[in-house]
Amino acid sequence: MRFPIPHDPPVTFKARLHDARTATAIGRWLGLAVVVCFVTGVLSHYLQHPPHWLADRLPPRPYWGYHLTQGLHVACGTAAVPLLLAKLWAVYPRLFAWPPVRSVRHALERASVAVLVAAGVFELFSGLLNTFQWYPWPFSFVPVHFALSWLLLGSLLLHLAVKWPQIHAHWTRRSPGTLALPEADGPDRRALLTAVAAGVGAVTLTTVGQSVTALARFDLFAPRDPAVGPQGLPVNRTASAAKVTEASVRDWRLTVTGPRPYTLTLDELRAMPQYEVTLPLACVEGWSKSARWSGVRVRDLLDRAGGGPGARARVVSLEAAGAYRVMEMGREYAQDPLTLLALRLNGEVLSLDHGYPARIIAPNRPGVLQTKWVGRLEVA
Ligand SMILES: Nc1nc2c(c(=O)[nH]1)N[C@H]1C(S)=C(S)[C@@H](COP(=O)(O)O)O[C@H]1N2
Ligand SMILES: [Mo]
Repeated sequence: MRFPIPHDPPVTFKARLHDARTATAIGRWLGLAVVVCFVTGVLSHYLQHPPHWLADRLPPRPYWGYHLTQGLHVACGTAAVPLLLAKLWAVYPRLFAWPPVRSVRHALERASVAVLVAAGVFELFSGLLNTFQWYPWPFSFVPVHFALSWLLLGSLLLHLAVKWPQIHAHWTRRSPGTLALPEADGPDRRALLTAVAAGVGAVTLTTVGQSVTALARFDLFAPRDPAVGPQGLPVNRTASAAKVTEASVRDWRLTVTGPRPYTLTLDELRAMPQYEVTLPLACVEGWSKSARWSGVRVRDLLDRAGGGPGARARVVSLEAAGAYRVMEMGREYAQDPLTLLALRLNGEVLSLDHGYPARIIAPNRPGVLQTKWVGRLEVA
């Protein structure tokens, strides 16, 4: 059975391997990476910015959930870079097909491919630069990266529908209709795909150690080495960047507001029952590191202020300005026994860069919500 390719003359690709089989073989891996990025990205977005009805229902378990999903997000996005380059190489002669437009349907198809390529390139490179905390653009990263992910998914689905004949032919191992090339291309194709796989393996192996501790020693190119930093943990925003100084925390007191507000000194906090938890700090940029934290349970602090078993919290940092100064914590997190106002890290008093005198650590939450330099806790 032959699968006629809509609107294509018998052979569009003149050079070897710029053919539908190669494009499909690379495309399935690229498509898989994009779908994993999309699913984990949407998850990350709603963990950080939950709609009202979801805020109190987000699950704190598994405690390693965000470490896994965000590690996957960044690893698949990184792996997708060589895949996208290989895919564009395989299909680029088609981008210059002549005549450029043969029919209304062909024009629409080309327009959808233009959107797909533009959204794909933008998502991968903006994400990659974000892992390096480099923002050479005037817009804010999160909303634009999030919005374009929907555009990318939509244009990917449209593309899959349009290319269904080739994809189907590939999966059923039949020759893809009029684009069939001589079997002699087989070894070349295998060599190309092996090279692409080796490229993907290399970028993955040399970066994924930022999230997978067992592979840390191969971590050559990741922007962060999770083992490097004060107290064995990296610092994203330093105390000096946040304008928090030794002097500004000297007379520190924790203020807890609610039906029965109170304040506590650091010594009074240390006199309360202390708990130790081992939880990862999982940054949205893809690095994660587990650490031992100890301190006071947030739910004990909320209870004491008269917050009932359903209380949620708002946490305010001493930091004067900054996107992560105020953090909302839904009920499930606030009441979780693993959620601490941590005073110690890996057996030592928190360093100023890690949030001294007190910071939040909660299970299954993005690093951006693990607020440092906590000044006030509000029963919300
Ligand atoms: N007040 C405040 N807390 C903050 C931040 C911040 O900018 N301000 N950055 C967050 C981010 S993005 C991460 S990944 C973690 C990093 O914690 P660490 O510096 O202790 O490793 O802290 C979080 N807590
Ligand atoms: Mo982060």
